[in-house]
Amino acid sequence: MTPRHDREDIHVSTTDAASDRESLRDLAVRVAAEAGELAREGQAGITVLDTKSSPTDVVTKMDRATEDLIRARLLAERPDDAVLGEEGGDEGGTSGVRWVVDPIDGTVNYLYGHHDWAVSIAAEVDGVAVAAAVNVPRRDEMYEAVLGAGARLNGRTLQAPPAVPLEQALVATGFGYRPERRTQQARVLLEVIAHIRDIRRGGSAAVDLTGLAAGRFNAYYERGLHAWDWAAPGLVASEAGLRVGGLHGGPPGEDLVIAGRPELYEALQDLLAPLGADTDG
Ligand code: LIP
Repeated sequence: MTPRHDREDIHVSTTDAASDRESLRDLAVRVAAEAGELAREGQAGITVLDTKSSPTDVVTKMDRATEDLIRARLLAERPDDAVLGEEGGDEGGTSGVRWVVDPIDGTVNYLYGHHDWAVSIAAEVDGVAVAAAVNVPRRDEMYEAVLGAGARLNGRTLQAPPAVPLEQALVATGFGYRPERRTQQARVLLEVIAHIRDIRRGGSAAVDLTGLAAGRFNAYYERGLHAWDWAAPGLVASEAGLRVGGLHGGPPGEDLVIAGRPELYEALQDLLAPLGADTDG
């Protein structure tokens, strides 16, 4: 039988089009590529425009300009979709598709001229991330994923390496911007570090989670992330064979995100739970 997508006689309804994961992924990749280029060109000489949750939680004019470009491109092609973005908030839609966007994840890295920041774009259908693109422009890395169809890095299939024992694990993490929260995060880390190979704090959750999928770490955890931080890189990581969730089998959430090969995820979760890693102490 002729594949469905090759048959011109079949009318593709709006609902079918809305749930076409690969076309959502293709759009995410195209827009993340253009947005990444804009942000890369704007990095030199960038300064702080505004602050958010604390005086160290900064916004630059490129965070806003990059998100504006992403919203404009997505809505030009799919005007009925909703968009949730780190800088511009929630914009409703009627198609059942919502884009979850972080224009520059790792803004402090961006501000200081570091390489590790990313443009993240995920498409959710009825609340489930089904397609994603994460562009790390200064590493020339484009990650992409489709739910149930795997993840790729620069066009090559991505499979996370097997688990290692917890005591051999290189673990990535991050800290929130508010002093009370990061004090508790440091307390948790003080315990964690005695049970693992070492810790890495890269400064971008998106680069951490995609780097985990690429084998640069063995596991990751962080408290206080938002949906835009984990939506796209979380799908890349899970499609690369990693478990991405919260404590006690829950989904990833603002309380805690943990990621790793399932055996290592379990071991890290067992270490983190009694330490109150999902609390502010
Ligand atoms: C940042 C993360 C980082 C985390 C920070 C912050 P931003 O995102 O990616 O890893 O530790 O708390 O959420 O603010 O640069 O988009």
